[in-house]
Amino acid sequence: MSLTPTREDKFTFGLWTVGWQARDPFGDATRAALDPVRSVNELASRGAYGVTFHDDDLIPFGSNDSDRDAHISRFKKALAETGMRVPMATTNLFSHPIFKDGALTSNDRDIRRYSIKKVMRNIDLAADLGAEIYVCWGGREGAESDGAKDAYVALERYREGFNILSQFVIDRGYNIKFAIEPKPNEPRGDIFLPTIGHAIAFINSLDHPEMVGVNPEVGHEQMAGLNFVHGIAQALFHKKLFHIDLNGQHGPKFDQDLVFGHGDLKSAFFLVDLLERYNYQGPKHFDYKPARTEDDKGVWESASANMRTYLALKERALAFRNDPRVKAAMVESHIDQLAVPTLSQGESWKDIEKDSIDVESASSRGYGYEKIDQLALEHLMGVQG
Ligand SMILES: [Mn+2]
Repeated sequence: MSLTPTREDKFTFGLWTVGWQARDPFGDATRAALDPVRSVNELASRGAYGVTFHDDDLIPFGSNDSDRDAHISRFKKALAETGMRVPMATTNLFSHPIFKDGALTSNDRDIRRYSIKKVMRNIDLAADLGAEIYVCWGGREGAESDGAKDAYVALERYREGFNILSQFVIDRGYNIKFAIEPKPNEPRGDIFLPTIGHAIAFINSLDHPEMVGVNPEVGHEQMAGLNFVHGIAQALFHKKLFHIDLNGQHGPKFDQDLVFGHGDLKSAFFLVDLLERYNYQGPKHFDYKPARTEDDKGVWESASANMRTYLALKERALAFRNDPRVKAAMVESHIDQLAVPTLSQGESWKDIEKDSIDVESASSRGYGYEKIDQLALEHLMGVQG
């Protein structure tokens, strides 16, 4: 299998990923600003399918209308020339100081209304560019002190915000769905809707739950010590995996945004295995940051690395699933038995009451999972023999 990406692989990148100038809380930028038009061209030449953007990535905050139009028309021209798509867009509701206490959940009502207006304006642009997913990452929706924000009421305002925006999309007739991106903390001390599970539960409280799903990010769940593969399985189970952010993270620490696979590689292997087996059809979106140590050349190498890693893991996961030794070990372990419903047709709890089990023999049986885990590792490492 080739590790050269093609459009069919549907790999996408945020303009803010390759465009990150590597400013961090302790240090200045180490790279020059990147023209979005160049990012479109460079990513297209490396086999990407499309790009995504925050409003402010494309149109600097506070631009006047004629500057705004000029930025948009250059961008559209680059898209037309390369055939690159924009399947997703999002709003920057976190950089400008006005959002320091949040946007949709700011204690300041005027700021909440300003935030919704900023989102609506960029949804108009997103629809014009053909985007079908609108991501909402509430980086500033949270608090450092539980005395500063009533978390119950904040959820009411958060819900109100999504209800207003859903009605806006319906009234405009756009083919757009929202995807909430959970994150436990950073930049706020604690962020509302911190995990996939919190977000899915919240979605059920909305006026139009069918219009809202999740955009889980590898590192965000792993920052909370959670199993990303399980989180994605649950999002798929609820039919809520509208989009996905792939990157790398080494456990609970600051948000590293490493290249996909450059964190917990084994989890990345089983993630790709899951996405491919369940036929995830959405874009595979990389939301990472090229390391601060890299120059321009390193930026583009890291972009390609994300796509190569995904394709390599896809090939490795397929080899694992097709290995006769793995198939036999899985049957021996009774892994396939989980797919058998616990009740037979026509049965009820009354039939379970009549069951008798040989507790001793059932509890003495070994499951043989270590063998399967090792086979997975050997496939991941490319070890034969
Ligand atoms: Mn991240």
